[in-house]
Amino acid sequence: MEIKKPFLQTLHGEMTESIPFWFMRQAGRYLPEYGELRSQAGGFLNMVYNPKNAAEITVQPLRRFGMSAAILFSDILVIPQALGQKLEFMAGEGPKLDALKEENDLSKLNSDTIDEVLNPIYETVSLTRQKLNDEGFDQTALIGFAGSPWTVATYMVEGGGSKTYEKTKAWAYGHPTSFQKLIDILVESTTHYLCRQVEAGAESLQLFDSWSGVLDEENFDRWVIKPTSQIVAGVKEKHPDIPIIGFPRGAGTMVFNYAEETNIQAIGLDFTMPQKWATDNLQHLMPVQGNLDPVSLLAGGPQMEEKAQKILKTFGNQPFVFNLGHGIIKETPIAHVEKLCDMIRGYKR
Ligand code: 1CP
Repeated sequence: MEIKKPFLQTLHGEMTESIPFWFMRQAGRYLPEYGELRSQAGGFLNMVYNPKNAAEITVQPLRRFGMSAAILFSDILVIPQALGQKLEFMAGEGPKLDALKEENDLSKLNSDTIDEVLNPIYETVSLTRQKLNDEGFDQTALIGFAGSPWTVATYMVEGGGSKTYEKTKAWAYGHPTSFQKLIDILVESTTHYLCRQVEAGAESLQLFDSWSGVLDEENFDRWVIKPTSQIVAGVKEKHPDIPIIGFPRGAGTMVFNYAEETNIQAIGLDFTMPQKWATDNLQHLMPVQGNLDPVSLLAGGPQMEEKAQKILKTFGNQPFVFNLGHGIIKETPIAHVEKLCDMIRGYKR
């Protein structure tokens, strides 16, 4: 008999007894056991490409908090690296890449051999599935993920994080035909990468579009909605039943078009999304996921409890996955996470 997993049931539109939950960036720096492994491994990428370590980190938060889903420990920037772009993570700093400046630089990218780099990640997925079973997490689903082409492209063109995205936007607005070539490469490689994660045992996928909110409507349509639809269609062609969650962060009311047009199964909401607007406009289309401000979790106490209760009440009448509206912050006290998990688990619909 197949064991039912509340997170997957919810993504398929069923109402489960309690509300499933997980937190973006739940595997990571706020956990002391993560810090220990990181210093032994000698850096972030050494953990990502070591299936044993990566599977261990994926499972770490579940042992403490028992979330309804585990998310593969990896990063959205493994795709540029697999395509041949130089990538480094310096301790305490963000990622650094050898920036692409113009169309000619695209010839440095090669999508034929990405699996040579990505194979250890597929191995992490299968190893994690094994580990979840071995440790008795039989109701916990495993989420695979990738960055969406627009967000990944910003890192490839800016050479790292950015506040303004001027280089990427200038390329996309000024030379859309050549920028399209970069997006096409990312659509193709990301579709392949996600399919391979499913084949290795991922039970759901999330597309992170962290910087989708910096584009105007026309460009949101072209660089966010269209490539996302292509990836969803490509993955569904091979794996029609895999639920895909889209997370177009900062997109405001353009989230509606995204939800309607991309054929995703569920929509992630950031913490700026007005809750009533989201229940009225989105939740009848598909399950939603979100949207507690990670700073509220960091600060803890009564304000967090009130905010979390309001989210549970507002979204809990229809299929809903509790999550944060962005990644958990490094300094977040473990006790605050424990409190939040207890509240979600104890909530009666
Ligand atoms: O130990 C360290 O110093 C590394 C910190 C770290 C971690 C734990 C990075 C560097 N990435 C990760 C893991 C990670 N990244 C996961 C693992 C699973 C989990 O959620 O627990 C996921 C899903 C990501 C996704 C990711 N990476 C995004 C999308 C989500 C988001 O936060 O908006 C983005 C934008 C990245 C790029 C990235 N990787 C790491 C950093 C510090 C950044 C952001 C840089 C920036 O702010 O521009």
